[in-house]
Amino acid sequence: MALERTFSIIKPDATARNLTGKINAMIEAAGLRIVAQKRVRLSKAAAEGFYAVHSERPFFNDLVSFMISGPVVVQVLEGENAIAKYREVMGATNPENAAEGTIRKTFAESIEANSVHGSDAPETAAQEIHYFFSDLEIVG
Ligand code: RTP
Ligand code: MG
Repeated sequence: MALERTFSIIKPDATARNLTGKINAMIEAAGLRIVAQKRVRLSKAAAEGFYAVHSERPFFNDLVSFMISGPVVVQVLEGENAIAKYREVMGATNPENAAEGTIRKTFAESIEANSVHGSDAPETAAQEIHYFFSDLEIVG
């Protein structure tokens, strides 16, 4: 299978607890390569735009408030089957349902403060990567 890229966010609950390195170690241990990374503070507009697909969901306003409550680390991950592989490494959205050894089982605080985001399909991965990174910033 060809190399694939996915988009990741280390969310404010995780940066607040200084977990970026531990999460990156789990990403790398799974065979994924971090080919772009930056620490940013999302504006409200940027967070609303990123999660526009959820704008009608009851949790949308809380989610946007959470995502702008502290710094995040945005990343591009590269590897074979990277999109599905990272979803596996992350674990289920609700940490109570996440498998042992996953990032969310290990670190997440709640269904909202669940430490990481990962793209769910090739189209959303490409769109999300280019929401934050130019091609020149991605070094495979
Ligand atoms: P993500 O997009 O962040 O990778 O997470 P996901 O696919 O596993 O979950 P999704 O359904 O796309 O939801 C996006 C994020 O919204 C927050 N959420 N809160 N309060 C709630 O019921 C609720 N449900 C979802 C989480 O932060 C989730 O990751
Ligand atoms: Mg999602």
